Amino acid sequence: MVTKHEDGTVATRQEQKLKPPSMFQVFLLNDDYTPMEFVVAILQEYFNKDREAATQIMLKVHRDGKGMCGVYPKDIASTKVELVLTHARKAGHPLQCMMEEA
Ligand code: TYC
Repeated sequence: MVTKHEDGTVATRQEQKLKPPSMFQVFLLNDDYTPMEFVVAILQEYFNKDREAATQIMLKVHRDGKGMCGVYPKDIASTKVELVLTHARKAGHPLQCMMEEA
């Protein structure tokens, strides 16, 4: 876009076609081996849940197979997935974490 000012100066800038960033939901998946307490701790540490909310999400994953931990811009969601997977593998648990566009 070109803006001509009265004093003869010209300003240019990019067209304003800014979209809000696409958001991604982060999920935990159930498995038969990861301890419930470990999942609760993950939800508190990486998804800012208090113990009560973390326990509810963990139980939903345990019952339904999948549960949402939060919604974030793409780079933050993908960093959280990587941090959770790294933490779980280091602890020797098969916990799975994934993201989906919201
Ligand atoms: N199903 C696991 C158990 O019974 C608990 C669990 C919950 C595992 C949530 C993973 O994302 C998960 N120990």
